[in-house]
Amino acid sequence: MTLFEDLKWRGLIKDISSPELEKKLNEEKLTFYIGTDPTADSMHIGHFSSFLIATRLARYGHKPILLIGGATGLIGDPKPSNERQMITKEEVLKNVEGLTRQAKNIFGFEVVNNYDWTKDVTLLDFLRDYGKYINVNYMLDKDIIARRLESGITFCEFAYTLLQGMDFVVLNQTKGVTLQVAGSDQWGNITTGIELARKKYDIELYGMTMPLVLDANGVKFGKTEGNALWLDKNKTSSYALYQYLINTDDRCVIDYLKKLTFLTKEEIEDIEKQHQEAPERRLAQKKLAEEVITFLHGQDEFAKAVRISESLFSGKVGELSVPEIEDALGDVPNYDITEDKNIVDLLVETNICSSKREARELVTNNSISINGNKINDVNFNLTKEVAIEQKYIIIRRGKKQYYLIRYN
Ligand code: 485
Repeated sequence: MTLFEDLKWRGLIKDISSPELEKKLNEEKLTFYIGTDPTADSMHIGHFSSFLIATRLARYGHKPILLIGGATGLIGDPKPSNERQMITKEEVLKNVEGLTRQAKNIFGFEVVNNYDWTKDVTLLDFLRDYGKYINVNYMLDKDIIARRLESGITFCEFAYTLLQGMDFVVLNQTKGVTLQVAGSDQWGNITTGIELARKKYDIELYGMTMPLVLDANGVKFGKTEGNALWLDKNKTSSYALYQYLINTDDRCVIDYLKKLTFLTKEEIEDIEKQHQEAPERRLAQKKLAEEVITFLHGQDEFAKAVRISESLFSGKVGELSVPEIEDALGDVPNYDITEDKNIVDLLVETNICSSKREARELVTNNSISINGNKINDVNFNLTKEVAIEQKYIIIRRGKKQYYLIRYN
């Protein structure tokens, strides 16, 4: 399979700027770039699904450059809905640092910051050297800008596409970049750069976009009840990422394997066959979680995520270490205590039970576990010695409800 056929088979091609690109990707070695704006200090899993294309093309001998938008982040790429809130310069700077470190760590490619070549361009030079080549009519035709005409768009955001266009031609002139790749929402910005290059230098640059990755309900991959899944493992633990991936809907999991892993067509078809025979084994989901987490955080983190998941599932939480407990139970209801407590009193004080009567009943009918052990003695005392590493007591009510008690 050629690179282009592979990308097509994975469903990674939405638009290409010219049919010539297929031959170029298959036969030449191109320098290309993909960019992101520093709207946060970490990328999320949605960025990962796009940035992975850099590694994919690199494996076929093309040269990737990752761009962090220290300049464009100060302006904000217009959203179809409404104007963005401006981010302070300090925050942009801090985010650039975080993203640069992360991009280098995860992907290991050259990282550039468009602030470096944008900061010294004067307004007059910008208008003469770039603004002069682009018609306002051309800009108004762009999908996102057209959609904003009704609700309004400031000159600041309107000018954004020219900045990204300038990046493309600057990177062409300084680093030989001839291709920009991105998600499909970036088509308008990519074509501005192509237009600029044609008009200013009479050269042909290329663009390629990939479709947005969607879940079974048509929601963007990685969007979970308002919380992003961050690529920084201190913001989203490997365990939380594992939980998200392992719960992938059967209807999308094969698509995700194609788009988010480097497994070959043969390997994925084989997984698909086995998965169809016994979907309850969740083989495809397990493979997805393994590939993604190992790529991002390494094998040890993946093993840890599996261990935590198995402990919680089987109830053997007494085996977890303090950092593992913090990863696994960071989001469950938690409560601090300073002194020893009788179990019934604690269950009521923490609102795990609504009355002493209910607490006694649950304890005597074996519904309460402490650190993975059933406790049916209403006189049981919780002490620091009971706590895991003298710090945490994990209470489980029934099969699934976990609570965390922390000794201070
Ligand atoms: O020269 C460039 C300057 C800025 C950008 C790209 C090239 C960033 C771009 N305008 C943007 O906003 N990208 C999004 C972001 O940063 O979150 C997303 C896209 C998505 C995918 C991802 O970046 O919405 O489709 O390209 C990597």
